[in-house]
Amino acid sequence: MSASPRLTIRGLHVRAVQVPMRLPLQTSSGTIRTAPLALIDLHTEEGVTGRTYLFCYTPLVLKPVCELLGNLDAVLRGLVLAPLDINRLLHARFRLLGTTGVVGMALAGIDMAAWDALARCAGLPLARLLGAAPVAVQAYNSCGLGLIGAQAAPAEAESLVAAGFKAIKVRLGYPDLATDLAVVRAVRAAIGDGVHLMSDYNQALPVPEAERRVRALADEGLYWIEEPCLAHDYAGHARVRAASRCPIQIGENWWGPGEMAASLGAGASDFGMPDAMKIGGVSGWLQAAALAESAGMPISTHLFPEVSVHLMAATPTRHWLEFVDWASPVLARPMVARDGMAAVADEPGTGIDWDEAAVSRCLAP
Ligand code: SMN
Ligand code: MG
Repeated sequence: MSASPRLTIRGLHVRAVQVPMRLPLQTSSGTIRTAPLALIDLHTEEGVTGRTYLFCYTPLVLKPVCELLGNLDAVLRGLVLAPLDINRLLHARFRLLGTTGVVGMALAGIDMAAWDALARCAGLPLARLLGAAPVAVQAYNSCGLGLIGAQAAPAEAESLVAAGFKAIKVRLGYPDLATDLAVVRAVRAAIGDGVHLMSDYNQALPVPEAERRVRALADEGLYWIEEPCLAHDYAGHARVRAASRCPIQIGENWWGPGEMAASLGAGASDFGMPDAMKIGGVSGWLQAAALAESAGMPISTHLFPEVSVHLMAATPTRHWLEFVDWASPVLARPMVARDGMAAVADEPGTGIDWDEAAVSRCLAP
């Protein structure tokens, strides 16, 4: 049997796109109508290309993220494609500045594209390259259902379960508790008892108000209450958790496994949901999965369902995949979930290839 060739990085090709979202998302910190994505192609001398995208949250950082990736092209050129080593090298390179924010995003993008290239070269789905069987993962539909009020929420909730999902997520953090309760009850009435209902505050509440609201929500049958308080207030979340009969979920704002470890140490949450980008790409996720296993913590994903489904296959305490379709319009084979389950496709890499015609239409000005 011949060994797969050693890959050498030739360079990065990065494009900025603004992808319209089918359902805009009103959160307690603003409305997202288009997905600002940085599309990354990592080329190798051997002709294998690794791909991924970064979700930039706001168009304000889309170009800076792309520009930083462009600057890193010269650092990467000629390196042997060994993602763990490249990740360590790049983190060392930014030790003085730090590796959160725009820097962390760029490094995670390089890491995810590098792992994709490696898996393609090996002819294996990423999950298999990581040593896992390509399982199906239970997924909740996280599209839409932003802060749209108790009038509009039921119809949108029904449309989300119509696609076969057995779980959806409602955003909370209205100006008063009464509206939070009214929305939860209206959504529950629309979807019935057979569908799980997650909830997300997007960091909206001061700790004492969060304690009050989680007590009031205790009997509403929510599956979890996500980020009631400022993401990095682990001690505050631990206090809210102590007041809550519903599990507390945080993790989408853990920048790297170190922050996750601090959160676990503080007992901030019952569940964890690292974001493939903020946790540090595939390399960061593997460390996070190990931390979660030793802590016995159920792990869900945040955004990036295409790569996350592979990561979940390799996560011993896997819980729920967050399904969003935000990148779908620019993907050659958009991800689908059937009957609420997302599966690893039987193809090399993560399965991310661009629909070039769609990319051309969405290029950011
Ligand atoms: C969320 C995060 C980022 C952008 C939009 C919405 C939300 C989630 O917190 O968990 O999906
Ligand atoms: Mg969230």
